[in-house]
Amino acid sequence: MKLYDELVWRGLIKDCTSPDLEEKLNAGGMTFYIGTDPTADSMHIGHYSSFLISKRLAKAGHHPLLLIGGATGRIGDPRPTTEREMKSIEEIEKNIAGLTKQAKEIFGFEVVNNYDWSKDINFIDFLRDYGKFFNINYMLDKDIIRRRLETGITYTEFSYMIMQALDFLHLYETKNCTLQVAGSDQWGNITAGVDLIRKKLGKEAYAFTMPLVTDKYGNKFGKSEGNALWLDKNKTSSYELYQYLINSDDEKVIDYLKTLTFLTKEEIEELEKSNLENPHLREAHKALAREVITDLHGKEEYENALRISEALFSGNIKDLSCDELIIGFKDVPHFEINNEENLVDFLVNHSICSSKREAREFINNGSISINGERITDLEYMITKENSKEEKLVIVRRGKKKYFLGMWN
Ligand code: 485
Repeated sequence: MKLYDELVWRGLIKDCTSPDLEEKLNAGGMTFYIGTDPTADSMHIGHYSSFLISKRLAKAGHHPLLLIGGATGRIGDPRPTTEREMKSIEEIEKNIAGLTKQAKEIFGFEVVNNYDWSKDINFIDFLRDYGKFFNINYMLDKDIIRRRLETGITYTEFSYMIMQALDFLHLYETKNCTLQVAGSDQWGNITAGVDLIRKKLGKEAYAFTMPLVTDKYGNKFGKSEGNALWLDKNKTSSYELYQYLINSDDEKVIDYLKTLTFLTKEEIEELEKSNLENPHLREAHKALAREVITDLHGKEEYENALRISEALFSGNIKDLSCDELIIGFKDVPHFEINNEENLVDFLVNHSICSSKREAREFINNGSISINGERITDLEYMITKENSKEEKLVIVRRGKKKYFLGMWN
């Protein structure tokens, strides 16, 4: 399949600046860029779904540049509703360092920072050399600005699109970068660049946007309970990512396979069939989790995430290490253990049972497990020695209720 047709099949093209792009994309050899601002020290899965396009284009013979917005991050891309809070320079610098390292690690492509070429433009030159190319009516007509006129927008955020347009111009002039790719919310900013290049240089540059990836309710993909899923595995473990992906909406999982993995059309169609005929096998969901985590963090991380998930699902947690248990039980109630005591007191003191009578009842009918072992002995002592690696006590009450105690 030709690149353009593949991108259309994967649902990765929303808007295009020119019908010529089909031929250009199929021919290969374009230098293109995609950018992100340093609003955090790690990208999240939403960025990953956008940035993956760089790998697809690179595979098809185009040359990618990844831009970190050291300059634009100091200004803030206007959001649809309210002005952004400005971040301190220290925080922005910390975020740039984190993102640059991550972008190199995950994508391995050339990373550029727009602060490098924007920081020396002085205000008078800016107005003379660039301001003249931006008609205020044109700027006011941009969707994002129109939306903000009701709630108000400062001159600072209003100027953001000019900065992004200057980036495209700069990369066009210095690196022969002729294409910018972004999520659909960026249409106004990237067309500002295409128009600037046309007006200032009389040259044609190209841009296309991708639809934003959403869940079945139209919410942004990659937020679980309102929190972003980070690409930094120390911020979001592979196990958490696994849980998120494996629980994807059934009606969305095929779309996610198309946008988030490199599986072929044939492979995805096979999974689509399985999803329809044998939904209980969850083959499509499993493939999604496997592909994304392996691409992002490697095979070993994926296998660990799978092992933790399977152990927790079956309740067979004996073979997991302390670190794995801590990852897997991040969201269960946690408590500290300060002294050795018998199981009945332990269960009551840590609010796992409401009374000694209830604790005895649970123990007698085999409903209490400690570190994966059912305990029916009322005299059982919780000690450091019989805790997992002398550190952890995972209590299971009944079938599914878990608690995590950690020795102080
Ligand atoms: O020259 C550029 C300067 C800054 C930017 C891009 C080119 C960043 C851009 N304005 C932006 O805000 N991007 C978002 C971000 O940084 O989080 C997201 C977009 C999304 C997708 C993703 O970046 O909202 O659609 O493009 C990569």
